Amino acid sequence: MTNIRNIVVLTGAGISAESGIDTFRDAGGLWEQHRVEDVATPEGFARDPELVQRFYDARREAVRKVSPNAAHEALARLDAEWEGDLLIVTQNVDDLHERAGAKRVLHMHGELLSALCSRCEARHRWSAPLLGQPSCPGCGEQALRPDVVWFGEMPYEMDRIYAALHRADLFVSIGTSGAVYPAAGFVREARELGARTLELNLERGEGSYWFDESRQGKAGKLVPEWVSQILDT
Ligand code: BV8
Repeated sequence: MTNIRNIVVLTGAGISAESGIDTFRDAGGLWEQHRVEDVATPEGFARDPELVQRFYDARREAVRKVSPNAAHEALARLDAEWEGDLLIVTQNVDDLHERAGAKRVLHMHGELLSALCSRCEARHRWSAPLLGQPSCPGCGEQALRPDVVWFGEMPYEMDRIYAALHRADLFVSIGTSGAVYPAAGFVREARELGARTLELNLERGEGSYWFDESRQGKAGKLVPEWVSQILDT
C-alpha cells in the first residue's frame, strides 16, 4: 500500500468478541439481554438508575476477567511502529486496546473504567461498582454515572475525529456493524475526503457498500495479516 501516511482505524464490539466480550447485535448479544432504551439512554437512567448501574457494573467486572486478543495486539504493534499519523477511534468502552499497549486511542463512546459526575461534570478513573452511589471525589455529591455516551448524547471528541478524517489517506473499519451514528457515517466522510477505505469484519456491515475493499473473517486473523501487510511490505 504505497503513499499511505495518515491512518484512521475505527473499531467496534467485533474486535473484542474473541476476548470473550459480548457484542451488541449478534445472537445472544447485549441488546438481546437488555432493552437499549432501559440501559443506554439518559431517560432510562433517570427512570431506573439501579438497573443501569448494575448493567455497567457487570460489564466493568466482565472486562477485568478477559485479555486483549491478537487483533488488539496487532494494532498496538502498528501504533508502536507507524511513523505517520494514526488514530484508533473505538466505539468500545473496554480497555483492551490500551492493555495491548496501544497509545493513540480515542474512546468516542466513553469508558467503563471512568465515572462522570452529573453534578460537577468531573471525570474520575473508576474500577469499583457505581451501584450504592459512592460520592464524587470532587464535589462530594452522590451523582456519579458511567462515563459512557448514551443514545441521544453527543459522542466525545468529534472535532478531533473529523480533523483526523480530513488528514487520512486510509480509513479502516474493524468489527463494527455500521448501525450506530455518527460512527457509521465516517466511511462516507473519509471516502468523500479522498481516503482509501477498507472493511475488516466477520460479515459485511450496513455501510459495506462505501468501502473500496471488504475482507470477511475473524479480526484475530484479518487484523494481524493487514498490519504485517502494511508494515512489512
Ligand atoms: C448522537 C456506549 C447527536 C454505551 C453506544 C442518523 C441516522 C439514524 C439515527 C441516528 C442518526 N444520528 C444519530 C442517530 C441516533 C443514534 C443512532 O445511531 N441510532 C441507531 C441505533 C440508528 N445515535 C446516537 O444517539 C449517538 N448520538 O447522534 O448525538 C449527534 C449527531 C451528529 C453528530 C454528533 C452528535 C450516540 C450513539 C452512542 C450510543 N452508545 N455505546 C455502551 O456501550 O453501553 S453505541 C454501542 O452500540 C457501541 O458503542 C457501538 O457504537 C454500537 C454497537 O455497534 P458495534 O460496535 O458495531 O457492535 P455490533 O454488535 O452492532 O456489531 C458487531 C460487528 O462485529 C458485527 O458486524 C459482527 O459481524 C462483527 N463481528 C463479530 N465477531 C467478530 C466480528 N468481526 C470480526 N471478528 C469477530 N470475531
